Amino acid sequence: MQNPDIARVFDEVADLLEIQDANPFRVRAYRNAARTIRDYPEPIAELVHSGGKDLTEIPGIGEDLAEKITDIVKTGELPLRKQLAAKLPAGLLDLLRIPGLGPKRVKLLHKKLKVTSAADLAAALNKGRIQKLKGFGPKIEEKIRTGLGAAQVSERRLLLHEAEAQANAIVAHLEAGGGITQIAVAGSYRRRKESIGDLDVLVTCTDSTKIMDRFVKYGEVAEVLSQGETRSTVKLRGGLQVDVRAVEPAAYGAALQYFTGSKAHNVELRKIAQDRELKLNEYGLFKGTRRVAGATEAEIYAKLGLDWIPPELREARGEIALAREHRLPKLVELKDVRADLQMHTSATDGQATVDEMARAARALGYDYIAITDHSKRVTMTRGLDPKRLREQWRAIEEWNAANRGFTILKSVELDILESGQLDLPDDVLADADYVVATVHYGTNQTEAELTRRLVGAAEHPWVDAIGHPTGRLLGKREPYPLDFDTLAQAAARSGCLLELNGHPERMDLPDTLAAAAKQRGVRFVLSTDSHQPNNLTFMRYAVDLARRAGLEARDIVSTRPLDEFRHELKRAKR
Ligand code: DGT
Ligand code: CA
Ligand code: CA
Ligand code: ZN
Repeated sequence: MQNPDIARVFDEVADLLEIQDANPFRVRAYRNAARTIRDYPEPIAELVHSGGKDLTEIPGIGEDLAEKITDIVKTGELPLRKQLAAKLPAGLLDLLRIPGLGPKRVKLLHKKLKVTSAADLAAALNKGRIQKLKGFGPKIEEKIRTGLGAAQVSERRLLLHEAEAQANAIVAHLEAGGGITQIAVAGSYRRRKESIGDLDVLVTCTDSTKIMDRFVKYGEVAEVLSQGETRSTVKLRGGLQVDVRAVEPAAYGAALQYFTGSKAHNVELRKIAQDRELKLNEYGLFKGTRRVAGATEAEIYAKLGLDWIPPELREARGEIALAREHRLPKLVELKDVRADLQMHTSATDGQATVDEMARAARALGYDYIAITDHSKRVTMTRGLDPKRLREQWRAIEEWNAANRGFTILKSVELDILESGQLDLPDDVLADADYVVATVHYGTNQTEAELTRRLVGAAEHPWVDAIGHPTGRLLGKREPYPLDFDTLAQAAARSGCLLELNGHPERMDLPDTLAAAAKQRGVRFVLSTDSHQPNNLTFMRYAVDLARRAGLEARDIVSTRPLDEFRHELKRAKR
C-alpha cells in the first residue's frame, strides 16, 4: 500500500462527508491529511510495519489520524469510510469521477433531482433539468455531458507524482529478487508527462520466467491480467495497470525507444527509417533481416542520422528536425536550479515556519528562496494584510542577518482581485524583493475579463511574475478561460516572468504553453508551491515541465546567482 492509496481513502472520506453536509472544518481536516500523506517522502506503510517511527511525528498527523492510517495499512480499509459510504446510494460516488462534478454539485444533484447514478444523470441531462439547478450553467452542463461519455470508457489517469511512488516500489521489488541486468520504466512516465495512464516496465535478465513470477507476486497486485514468459500485465490496488516485458540485451535499446513513445514520435521515426530503406520496430533497426542497431537508443538514433533525443521532447513537436540539424536545446537540469520561488508557511496555509522552510531549502543546495504567503483576500488561509506581511518581512531581515550564505527574499503571493486591482497597495509591494501575482477568485468571468486581469497584473510595475498562470488543478479543475498568447506577449514586453509551478496537482504552466511563451520571448521561474518542507523536492516536477517545454537554463531566471536574479527582475529596471 503506497502513500497515494492511503491518501485516496482520506480524500474519499472528505468527499463523503461533504456530500453529507458535514462540518466544513472536518472535511478540510481529512483533505489536509490526504495531502500530507500523498506528499510524504517515505512510504508510510513501511513506517507502520516496522513500528520504528511514531506517525504522530509527521507534521499534520495527530493521534486520531495515526490510528486511522494504521487501520488502512493493516486492513486495507477504514471503517469510517465504509460507514459513510453505506449511508449513500452506491452509484453516487462514481459521479465524483466525472469532470465538472465535485462533492458540492453531487450533493445538489442528489438532493434536488434524486440522481443516484450515471444513468440518472444522463436522463436528467436529456430532460434539460440540470441547467435549472443553482450553480450549473450551460458550460458545466456541456462539461458533464462530455465527461459522462468519457467516464464510461477511460479510467482515471494517475498524477506523475503518484505513479512515481508506485514505479519506484515496483522497480525495487523486482531488483530485490536478483537476476536483473537492466531495468527502466518507459512510456509516458519516462517522458515525464504530468499524468500517467499505465506503467511500461522493461528488463533484461538471466531468467525471465523467474522475473515474471516475482512480478505477479508483488504485494500490491490486485489482479493478474496476463502472465507469459516474457510479458505480464497486472492491475494494482487503486487501479494502476503495469506491464513488464523482458527483452534480450541486443534489443534493449530498441524496446526502450519503442515503448517510451510517444506513438506520434515513433511514427515519424519509422518513416525516416523507411526513407533509408531500413525497418524500425521494438526488436531493432533492420536492413533486410540483419539487425544494424538495437542494444542502445543512441545507436538507433545515430543510424537514422539523428542526435539522441531526450525522452521529455519525444512528442512529435519538431524535435526530430532539431535532432537532424544538431540543434536540440540543452535542457535545464535539476542541478541548475538555485532557488525555489513559491512556498507557504504557517502564517497562512503552510505547515512549517519560515526558519524550517529556509533550512530545508538550504539543505537541498539552493542559494535563495522566496517566502510567498497569501495576501489578505485569500481569507480561507488567513491571508496577510500589510501589517502582518511587514512583520514577517522584519523577521526575514533578521533571519538573513543571522544566516550568511543563504537568502530569503521578502515576497508575497499577491491576489489579483476580481476587479483587476491588486490585493496590496503599491507602497508595500515596492518594499518586497519579489512579488508573484496569482488569480484565485472570479474564475467564472469571461475570457476577456480574465485576460485583462492577468495582463494588467503582468504590466504592473511591482509584479515580477505571474504564478500558476492557468489555474488548472489536474483532474479537479479546468484552467480558467484565458487568451494565453495575449498574456505571453504582455509578459515578454514588460519583462514579467511566468512561473512553472511544479506542485504535482498544478504543473502550471502546461508544457505546450510554456513552449509557446518561450517563442514569444518570455522568461521563467521555477517553484514548488510547498506547504511543508517535504514538498520542496517537487522541484523535479517543475524541471520535468521545463524540459518538456524545451527550456534551457538561460530561459529560467532562477538558475542565476542571487545578484543576477535581482538584476533581471522588472523592479530592478525602474
Ligand atoms: P499513457 O500510458 O497513456 O500515459 O501513455 P504512453 O505513452 O505510456 O502509452 P502506452 O502505455 O499506450 O504505450 C507505451 C508506448 O508504446 C507508447 O508511448 C508508444 C508505444 N506504442 C504503443 N502502441 C503503439 C502503436 O500502436 N504504434 C507505435 N508506433 N507505438 C506504440
Ligand atoms: Ca504507459
Ligand atoms: Ca502500456
Ligand atoms: Zn496560489
